Amino acid sequence: MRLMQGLMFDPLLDQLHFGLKQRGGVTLPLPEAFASKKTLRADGLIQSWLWKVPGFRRWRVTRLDLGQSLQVLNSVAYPDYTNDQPLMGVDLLWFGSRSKLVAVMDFQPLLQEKEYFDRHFNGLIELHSRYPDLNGDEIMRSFDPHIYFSPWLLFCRGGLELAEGTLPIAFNEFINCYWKLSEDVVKVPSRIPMIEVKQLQKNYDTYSSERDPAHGLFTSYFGKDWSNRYLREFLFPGSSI
Ligand code: BLA
Repeated sequence: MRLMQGLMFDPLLDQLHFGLKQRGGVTLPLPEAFASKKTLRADGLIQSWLWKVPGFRRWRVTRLDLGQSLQVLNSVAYPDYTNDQPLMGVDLLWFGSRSKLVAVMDFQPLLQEKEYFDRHFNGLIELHSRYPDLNGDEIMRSFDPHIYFSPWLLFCRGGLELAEGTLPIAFNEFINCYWKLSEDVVKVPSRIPMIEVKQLQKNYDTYSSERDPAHGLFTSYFGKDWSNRYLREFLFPGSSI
């Protein structure tokens, strides 16, 4: 049982990494303390990868294994500044001892405007309509659903059935839908000037670093110094430029 739950999101992680490699992605070296870090107590582990892939200035991936307590797969894709498409954000959490899933997947919009949604969200709108189990009718406690989240985010709290049944299928489609958008978007010129895209991506990092519900958890498992550095330098480097 311990082993099975330990591997909850690993097939999805493999799939994500496979897709990145397929599209010419390479991993960049990370400081050792970020690449892999054990918890202060017990045998937990956090691992991180930083990808450089054509079309994106940064694509980060984190796997957190705290055994029965918590399993996490977290990833954010930051497109090149010449491309105003949404960021890709994924946060999947499995609390094994309580059999509780929290899954969030979204194309995180730079702007909350109809014209922007019309250009970038047709794929996600269609996908969202086919996954009522993940339809996003959930209350957000730390974030504001109108800032850097779209009206079509996939968001659910659920149990094992959802985690092992619907989620892997939806995740696969979600990632493919984002790759499709990324391919299509380069065929038409970006409407938001590069300098504004840069500022909006930076604001995303600042906003997210201030709200991230993981901060307390990181501090208790990895200590205050490591956690502050990890947030500032790896998760949200734009927050401190
Ligand atoms: C929620 N994310 C959470 C929670 C934790 C984490 C502990 C609270 C769980 C709960 O509500 O029951 C944990 N987040 C992590 C960890 C990492 C992390 C361990 O980033 C490690 C890197 N969060 C994101 C991204 C999105 C996101 C990219 O990092 C966007 C898709 C969303 N996480 C998100 C949302 C919630 C959440 C919407 C619910 C928060 C709320 O209720 O406001």
